[in-house]
Amino acid sequence: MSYVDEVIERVVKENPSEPEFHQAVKEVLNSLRVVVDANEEKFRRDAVLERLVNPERQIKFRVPWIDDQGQVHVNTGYRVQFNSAIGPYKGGLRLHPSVNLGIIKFLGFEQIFKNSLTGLPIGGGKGGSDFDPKGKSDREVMAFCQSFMSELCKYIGADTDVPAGDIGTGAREIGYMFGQYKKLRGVFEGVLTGKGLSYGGSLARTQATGYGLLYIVEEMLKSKGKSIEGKTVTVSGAGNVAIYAVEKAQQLGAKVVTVSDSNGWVYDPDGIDVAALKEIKEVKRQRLTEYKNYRPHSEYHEGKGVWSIKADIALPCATQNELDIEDAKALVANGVMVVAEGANMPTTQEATDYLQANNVYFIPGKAANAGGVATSALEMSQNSERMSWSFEEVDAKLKNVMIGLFHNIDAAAKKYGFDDNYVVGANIAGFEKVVDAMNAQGIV
Ligand code: NDP
Ligand code: 2IT
Repeated sequence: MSYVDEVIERVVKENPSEPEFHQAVKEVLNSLRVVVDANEEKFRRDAVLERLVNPERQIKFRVPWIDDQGQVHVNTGYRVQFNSAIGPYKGGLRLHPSVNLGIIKFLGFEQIFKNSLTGLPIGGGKGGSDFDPKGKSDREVMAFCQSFMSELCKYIGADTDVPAGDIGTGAREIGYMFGQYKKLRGVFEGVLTGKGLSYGGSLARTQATGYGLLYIVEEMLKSKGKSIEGKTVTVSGAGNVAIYAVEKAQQLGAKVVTVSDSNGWVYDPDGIDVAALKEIKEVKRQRLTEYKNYRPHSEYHEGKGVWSIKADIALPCATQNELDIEDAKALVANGVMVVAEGANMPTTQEATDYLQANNVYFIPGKAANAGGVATSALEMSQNSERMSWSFEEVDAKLKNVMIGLFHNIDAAAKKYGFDDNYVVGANIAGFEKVVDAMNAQGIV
């Protein structure tokens, strides 16, 4: 059996009940075959793949908190410190009832390669909890965040591990966590990113993931002699990534006609009103059913359906495995040209294979949504030098990172004879840097 197959088999056996982690490992290792097979003897002796798929450390803890009625609740907190070969662990904190160890491990594993691709000195990590911030009062969210940080603060630090936002964790949650860290550790340092602008946050971090997604799509299309202008775009999700993907797509001259949340989706044939979307989601924390009050000609549908709308460019920006084979078939039948992942692993393996087989340009999340964590690394730099850069300065650096990242994955794909296969390109380019750093640092 090949080394890749052997390691995949062991991962599945040793990590039962973690299907998302298996999926992420299989996707990466399968596309590394061309590199691993060529170095099989050396990689086996050095146990390169075993060291890559086993987190350096995983922390699981109890998070008790009291609701507004005086009832005590207990959630589970996680932080997986996956790989520190190229820098301090870096990655978001997900707060969603679906969170379990396997989901945090899939996200942490992806983060290793994503962070490597940014070209910035950040290792891979991820954390979170099965706490659901939806429908909770600000005081309840604060109680949870303080309890969560009371334990997490023992394991993180500006030069050790720097968490940030993800699903369910935005500026409010980061603020409460930062306050608790400072109180318990007694240091004001860049231990979290995505902070508010009044206490060390970076301008453009809020926009970064969505903007970065459009910058890489723009650069990819440019390399093909095409552009975003005049294209129809479908977006899923209505959170941080989706909102700023819609905004930047519109700035670049595209028409975005959909957004969604976990209850339903909006079709606005005249183009999504991004100011209304921000008010509903960022200010009022409401559901998308409200959108019709701002745009009477739009349609609201319960359930799934975004991918049934005809579009040139599809941007899944909600959650893992939200775009399946049936969706991929519908997109292809409607002539989609580009699918770029704003979310982490939103496309199932079967759907990815189908899109690629039908000549759709497919940019995987670890490349397409890397602008968020790249800008987090820029926030770390600003905190270290106790300076803050202008919006334009950060945005220009973000754009540079995304342009460089595209050419890096494009070149890696071509080098190994997989032209236009950005999955292979991203995995190989991300892997080579991490393995080089791991080798240089010995068996640790
Ligand atoms: P938010 O919490 O701001 O928004 C998430 C959006 O996705 C909401 O509209 C939410 O709907 C929807 N969603 C979440 N879970 C589900 C589900 N199980 N089924 C259907 N819809 C769902 O999160 P972000 O925008 O920050 O994150 C979105 C994706 O982007 C995630 O995959 C995240 O890991 C990834 N990402 C985020 C980055 C960041 O900087 N924030 C950086 C890189 C990637 P509802 O409100 O109904 O739950
Ligand atoms: O998935 C991701 O890259 C994020 N949620 C952002 C992580 C970060 O540290 O900014």
